[in-house]
Amino acid sequence: MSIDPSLLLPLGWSNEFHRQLTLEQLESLRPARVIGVAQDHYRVATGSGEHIATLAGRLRHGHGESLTRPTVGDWVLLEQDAPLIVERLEPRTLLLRRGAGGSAPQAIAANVDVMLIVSGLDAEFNLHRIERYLVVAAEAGVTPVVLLTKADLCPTAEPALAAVRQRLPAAGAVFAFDARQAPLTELLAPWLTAGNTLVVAGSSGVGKSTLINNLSGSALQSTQATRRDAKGRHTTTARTLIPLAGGACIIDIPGMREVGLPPSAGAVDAHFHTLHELAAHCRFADCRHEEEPGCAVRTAAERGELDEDEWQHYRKLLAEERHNIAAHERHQQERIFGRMVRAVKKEKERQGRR
Ligand SMILES: Nc1nc2c(ncn2[C@@H]2O[C@H](COP(=O)(O)OP(=O)(O)O)[C@@H](O)[C@H]2O)c(=O)[nH]1
Ligand SMILES: [Mg+2]
Ligand SMILES: [Zn+2]
Repeated sequence: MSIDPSLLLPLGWSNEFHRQLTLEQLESLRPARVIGVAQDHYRVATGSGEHIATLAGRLRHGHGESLTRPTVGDWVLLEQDAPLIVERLEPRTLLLRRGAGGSAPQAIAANVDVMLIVSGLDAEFNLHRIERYLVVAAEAGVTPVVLLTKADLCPTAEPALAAVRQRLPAAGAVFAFDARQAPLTELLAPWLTAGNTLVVAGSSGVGKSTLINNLSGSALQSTQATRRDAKGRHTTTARTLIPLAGGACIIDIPGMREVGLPPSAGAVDAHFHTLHELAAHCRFADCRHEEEPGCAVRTAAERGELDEDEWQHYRKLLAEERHNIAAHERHQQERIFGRMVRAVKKEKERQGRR
């Protein structure tokens, strides 16, 4: 028996993961959580120590789709006496973003419960940027908590708080504070429960590291994310998942600074569910709420029953989602076609040799 839950629980282990293991795996493998990812290696924590692990070939070549590869927050199984990842456990939640040029969506973090969406009140307040993160959170089924930092540099936080409240789902929350001073462990206590994993999202300079240092009570976040040796290779994998004293874990990932919507139909509607429900009354099931007759959403907008900005942003994000889905489909078709061409070539070569 190689599993000691008391060591794994502070890393976010739960019955959901335990149930995925076969008896044989329980006896011969070790669970570990991915706490940092680099090009070809992973920093993992087992509860009794940290290792730099590599990926078994089978997981590495998972049909070229990046989603079969572990990401930060994933639970994996290691060989008993080597830091080799041989299995990735099914994640509870998976935060996704658009892949470049229509490639497969990329996993940003796994097994996340709460997304802390950070925005500074010192610069121009950007509700749309916050709302993009709200879409990503809604799609993944993650609770959003919006944190407006640098309240000390802004005469009043009230208008920004009110604007965010209008767009938040019922389960969400919003706060404004000075991230250097605020008693964040108390303020965020409802989301910092043991076993919860929080991810920090927001542009550079908004105070993400300040927040994490405040929560962890130390200056963990002052170090560089990656170091390179003389040949420019990554020599260390930064820890991006940090266990907090109260039993929650927090993830800070550079990749959360800008988020392209994942090519998943329904992601935008998952956040704008009021508009989505209204759209159920459109005459056409695939109504784009543009020029179609009998469009319930446009009718409500024309009657002034919708928030104009919300409605416009909804349409913009829907169009972007459609574009990303189409780009992804095209990309997949090209890959399938490429494989066919290669197979035909190979077959011809084989016949030519006869
Ligand atoms: N005045 C003030 N400065 C802050 C606050 N939060 C962060 N800062 C400062 O903003 C700068 C960027 O913060 P940092 O945590 O590194 O941002 P990150 O890039 O999101 O990790 C630092 O100089 C912080 O001290 C805040 O609430 N009030
Ligand atoms: Mg930082
Ligand atoms: Zn419509």
